[in-house]
Amino acid sequence: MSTPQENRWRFLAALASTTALVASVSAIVIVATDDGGGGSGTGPSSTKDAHVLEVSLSEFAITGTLTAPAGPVTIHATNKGSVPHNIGIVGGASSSDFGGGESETLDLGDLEAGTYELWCSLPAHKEAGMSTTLVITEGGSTATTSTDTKPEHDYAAMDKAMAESIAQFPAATEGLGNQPLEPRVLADGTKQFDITAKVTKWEVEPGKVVDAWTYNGQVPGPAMKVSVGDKVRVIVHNELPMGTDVHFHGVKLPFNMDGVAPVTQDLIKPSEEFAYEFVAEIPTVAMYHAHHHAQMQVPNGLFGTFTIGDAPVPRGQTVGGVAIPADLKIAKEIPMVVNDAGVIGYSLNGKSFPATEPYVVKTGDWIVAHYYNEGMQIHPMHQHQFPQLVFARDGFPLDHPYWVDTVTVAPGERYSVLMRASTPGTWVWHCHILNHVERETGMFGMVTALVVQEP
Ligand SMILES: [Cu+2]
Repeated sequence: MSTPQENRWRFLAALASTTALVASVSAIVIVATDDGGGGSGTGPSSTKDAHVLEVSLSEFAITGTLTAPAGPVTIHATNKGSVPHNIGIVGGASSSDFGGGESETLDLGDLEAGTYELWCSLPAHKEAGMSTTLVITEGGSTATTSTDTKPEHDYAAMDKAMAESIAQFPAATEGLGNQPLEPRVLADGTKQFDITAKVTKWEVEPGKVVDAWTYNGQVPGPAMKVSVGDKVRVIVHNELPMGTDVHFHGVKLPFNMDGVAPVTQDLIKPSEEFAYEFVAEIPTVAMYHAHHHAQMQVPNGLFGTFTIGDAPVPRGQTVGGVAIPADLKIAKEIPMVVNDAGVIGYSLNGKSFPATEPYVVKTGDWIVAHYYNEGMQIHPMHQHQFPQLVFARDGFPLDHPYWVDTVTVAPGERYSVLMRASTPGTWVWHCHILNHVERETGMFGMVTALVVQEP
């Protein structure tokens, strides 16, 4: 018998072919290495009389002895993961960031009996699971020793969690970002867009509803597209609890329209508005985002795509022996905005797997995808089956397009790629930094699928 979740997968796979199911399920399993190799730590603190707690950090969990008697407490933390982490008490002392295989000792001072929340304060790590409770018992009681340390991994549970998380795809959630915003065309031909910045509820993955910072209630914000030569006015209404501004990243702009408060304009205060006006001179694949306190406003959701003109697809060229048809028609153009921080966390177009959108095309279709990185980290975007022809970077057409199977997109960058969906199947498409896509509780984050139907 199959579960409803399995049926969902089957539905997806059926869009491609029945035989593709087996391929898709086996293809979607990405092997993650979790153990960074132990490593040589710096050893426990020599703080006299302090109770030392041995704690392990990994993607994304904090494990170890989490009970101590009241009095001086020291944490000796070892990073058994593969990316930097830190350890600290929420609202209190914190270690510095340290890498996989390294250790840090954190003196928490004298702690009174009670419970304390331990976390890793790096963006999105707490939300991903790096939060736990430290219990301090009444002074004088016998210390709980590390013999009650729970096992770091329950492998059978991990196997089950992975299968269950994958079976959820594609999961329905409230809200869809990147929706095309039609401009109001004024008497003089100006294309006017109205966007409102506001804190609204946003469902990142099933059941995970966050207070996102949104444009028009969407993450990413509404997609704006204009033609070369258009006069553009974007009126930004600020309903946020603080000031904001909007920078059109990758668009040629007059100085006073660059969206950098207080350098090029005054801050748009709450309940105020500002009109950005410019002529769309150069074709580009651009984005728009807050510039004021961008470290918080952008990852929390204040970003969207802004396009001038059509994608400069290298029609009629032969690249690496592959002829791109002169009359090539684009069956689907996919914006893929990646983010990794704030309340949204690891996501594609504001959604985390299994809520990411599968893209359904027909065998033989040519597809264009534009990657936009609005996060804080690089993301190597890997499509499992179809080579990606990089034909534009940051909206600039390349004289020499090139084929890859993984496109590494750094913060602020855009890459435009062309793919031909030549083989039916449900082909996984994901960031290849493995802890951006899988964790102890299964698949999550920056994963989706390209579903290629039978001809
Ligand atoms: Cu990534």
